Amino acid sequence: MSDDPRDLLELAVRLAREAGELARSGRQRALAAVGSKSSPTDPVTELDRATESLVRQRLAAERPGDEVLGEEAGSSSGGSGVRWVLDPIDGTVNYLYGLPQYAVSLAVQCQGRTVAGVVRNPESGEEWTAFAGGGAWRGEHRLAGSAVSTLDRALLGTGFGYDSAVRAEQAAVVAELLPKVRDIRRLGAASLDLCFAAEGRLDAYYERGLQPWDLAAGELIAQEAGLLVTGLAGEPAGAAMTIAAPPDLHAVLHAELVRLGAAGPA
Ligand code: LIP
Repeated sequence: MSDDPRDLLELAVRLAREAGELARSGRQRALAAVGSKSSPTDPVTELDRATESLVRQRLAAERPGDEVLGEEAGSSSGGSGVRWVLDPIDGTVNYLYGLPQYAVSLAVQCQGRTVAGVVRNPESGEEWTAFAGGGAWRGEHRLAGSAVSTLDRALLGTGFGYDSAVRAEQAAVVAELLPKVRDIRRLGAASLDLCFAAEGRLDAYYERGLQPWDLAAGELIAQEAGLLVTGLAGEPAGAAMTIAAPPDLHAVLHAELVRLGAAGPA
């Protein structure tokens, strides 16, 4: 078993493709049995679980000592120092509604550092990849992020949680930002939002409430495209806040999000 980031990425891509095809082809089956998690509008389907289970089975066979952290089944034990971080269907609401904006997001961490990641949209076939030091790519296209450096020209991506009280706080932040930016896009899958920022389809992205599986692969892809990916006030990107933007735009967006208290009450 090779721990070379290139080899780990190759396996991650292979698994994301197989898992993505299972999710895409099984959508009608998913609609027949939709459950919920943190709130009635936070769905989980049989295909979320089946897609995660497929990846876990493949990894158990090919890399038996590795840990897996997945959105649906949590963390499994490991001992190799390698951890796979998986969102089997990121953008589950879009998936349920037939909106072609969802992804398999799979990252690989060695000793706690993300070294490889893939985000794949099974509907479009678009696939964003990165390994540490290797740059960020969509297929053969190298990613470099946006050249926009001021808020008034920025197309911002963001998202909202499932808890209504948090959504009210998030809405207040958006209400303050909207007059100051080019426009806002809420596309519904954090991993894709991070890849869009890496590619310059969004000038920047921010969101409060991301989970490790939403973030891990897209964070590396955005970083390898030259973006800063952080939290607020020196914190790393994570549940409190994630900001992904080119350095100059990151500075002004960060300052505004700090001013607005966008991470919510301490
Ligand atoms: C989704 C995130 C998205 C967020 C949604 C949801 P899920 O993840 O990718 O950024 O705004 O509320 O959390 O639940 O579809 O895996």
